[in-house]
Amino acid sequence: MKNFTSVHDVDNVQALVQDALSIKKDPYAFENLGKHKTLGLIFLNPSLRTRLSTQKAAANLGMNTMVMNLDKEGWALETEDGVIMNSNKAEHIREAAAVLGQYCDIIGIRSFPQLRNRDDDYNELILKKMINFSGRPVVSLESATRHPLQSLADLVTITELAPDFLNRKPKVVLTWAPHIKPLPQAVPNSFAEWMLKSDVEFVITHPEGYELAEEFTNGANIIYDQDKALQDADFVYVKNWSSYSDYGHILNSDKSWMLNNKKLYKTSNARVMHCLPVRRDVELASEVLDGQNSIVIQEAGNRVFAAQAVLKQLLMDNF
Ligand code: AN0
Ligand code: CP
Repeated sequence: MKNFTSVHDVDNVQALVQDALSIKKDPYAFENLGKHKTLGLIFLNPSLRTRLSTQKAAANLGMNTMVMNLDKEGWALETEDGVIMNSNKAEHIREAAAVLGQYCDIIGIRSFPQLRNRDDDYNELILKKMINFSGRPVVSLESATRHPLQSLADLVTITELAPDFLNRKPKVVLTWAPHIKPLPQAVPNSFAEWMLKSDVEFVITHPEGYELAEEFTNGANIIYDQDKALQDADFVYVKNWSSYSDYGHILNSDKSWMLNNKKLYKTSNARVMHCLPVRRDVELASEVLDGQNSIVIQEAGNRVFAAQAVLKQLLMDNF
């Protein structure tokens, strides 16, 4: 594996999941693999989980980590090519990425979409330029269209829990939830892409107008009636996203889409997932978050082992 930007970079998804689960049992088994190697974590947007879990994963592998909130601490970044740089943007991504490549052996970057121009966001220019100009393996820490470290942790969580209470393929339902701000499609796009590569029955439910791009959902069963979709679910993945067709807009803030205990009773005693951060009683009822079916903290905990499996693979394949 050269970069980790989507499920398509992974040769064997099941093997990567199993590796994350074995790392969870023995986190220091490869504590010297990353000795004298430096991981740079570059954030253009806020983060709690991705930043700390990836830093911890690197430490468990003996790597040195440098973290920079480039949006706040760095020079304002020009990402467009061919512009005369006479605006307030002081540094071009061409030089910034190349310089990071001098200091880091592996680079992680978080680059959210702007949610203004769909083509710009879906072309993933920042991620692609970081790969091209740094010359180093690059890990997506959530890009404009995907959040693969989150999706891997989600699949690890489903894989570790499903055998406890199931002797069949788990039914996994991704449900849209209300939110007060327009959010990226990256988490649901990515979750769909990983579920469709896994041995699960996968259903997506959302109000009309919230269809995700087909490249991510091809093969998924899309059901507009949330109650119907939730029937017999074993895992419910709650997430808000803004519209893809009416790009970046909120079309509907129908509170009835919020998962509460009444809706949870329609499922097969489903475990409830969310990538976090979550807005209590907007996206997800606190009675569910605080209840026995919520696995959001275990899910966040697994971010360490997902990141560690990815960094381990990149270290083994590239150095
Ligand atoms: C981000 C999103 O929805 O993509 C990050 C989630 C990991 N969430 C918010 O902006 C609230
Ligand atoms: N789930 C997730 O990626 O959280 P952060 O935005 O806090 O990293």
